[in-house]
Amino acid sequence: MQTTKAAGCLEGKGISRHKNLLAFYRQMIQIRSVEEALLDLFAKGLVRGTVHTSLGQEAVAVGVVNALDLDRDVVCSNHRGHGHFLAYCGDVTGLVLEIMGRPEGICGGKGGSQHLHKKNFYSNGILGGMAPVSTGMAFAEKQKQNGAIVTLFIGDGAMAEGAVYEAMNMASLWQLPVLYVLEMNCYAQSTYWEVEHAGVLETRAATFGIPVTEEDGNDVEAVFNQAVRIRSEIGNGGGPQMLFLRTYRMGPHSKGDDLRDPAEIDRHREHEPVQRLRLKLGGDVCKQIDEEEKQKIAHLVTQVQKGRAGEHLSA
Ligand SMILES: Cc1ncc(C[n+]2csc(CCOP(=O)(O)OP(=O)(O)O)c2C)c(N)n1
Ligand SMILES: [Mg+2]
Repeated sequence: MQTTKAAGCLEGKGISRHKNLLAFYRQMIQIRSVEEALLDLFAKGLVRGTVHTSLGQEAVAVGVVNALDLDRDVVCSNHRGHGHFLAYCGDVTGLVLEIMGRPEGICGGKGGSQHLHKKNFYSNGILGGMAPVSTGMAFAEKQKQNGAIVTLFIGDGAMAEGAVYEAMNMASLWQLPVLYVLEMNCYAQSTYWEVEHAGVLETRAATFGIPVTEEDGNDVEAVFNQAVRIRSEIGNGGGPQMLFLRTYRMGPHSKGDDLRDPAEIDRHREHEPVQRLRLKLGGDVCKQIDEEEKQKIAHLVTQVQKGRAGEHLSA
């Protein structure tokens, strides 16, 4: 059995915990700034199709993806995948141009928001559809015996899809290297999870013999630490596991469709992950990062609107 190094550790590589958390904060702000800009572009009629943002769920993407070994691990994402993608590779320009349907986008502008691919990152908008795909990919990685794992991001709503259970059954039976990351934001579009699911979601994977770890999905440090441990265990041949992360979607389901009580959304505002990390790090240093990242995306959007993006941009 191959030994797998845990790619990340907050105290690792001689970098301080504070510096690592600052890097996480920058990634979270990058995701947030890009997605806010995308909503704005959509409102201006410059983005076609649809856009599902992960506002409020940035700690899941950043905490999990930083724990992976990005030289070999595979990431399977869903309809709400911009954050996962940016945490994976940080290619803001490629993403924005892709969503705007430009040929310079990462998939030539043909995939759009829900069909992103770069290196070992794949997303698809069919709910639960990536679960069987991730099983096949994990089977392939296991055959290669190189210690790589496959991470599948899945929402609570997708847990109603039968294919997800067939995939989990096989992954457990064959002890495949899959990390299931369940983003429990309690809603599928406008449907509260209790209206959709019988029983509880926390124990679903465990019935297939898949260990489940529950964590606060809005605490990026906690998510990262759990993901580092689990990634190492799976990479060392331990079979599939699930990381069950409680979070909350601060934005609409996609563009502007939101039937939730505004008071409920407000109640979640103080627990949202960016604000939480700001309190840990201190406002001044965060403010500087906020401004830098917002300026970068504003510059990119200006270039895009002039039709010049993709020629020489980096953001
Ligand atoms: C098979 C399938 N059915 C319906 C949809 C339409 N749809 C897109 S997102 C969504 C809700 C998804 O909820 P969840 O899995 O909890 O993810 P979240 O949107 O909360 O991130 C639905 C029903 C779809 N994309 N695919
Ligand atoms: Mg959901």
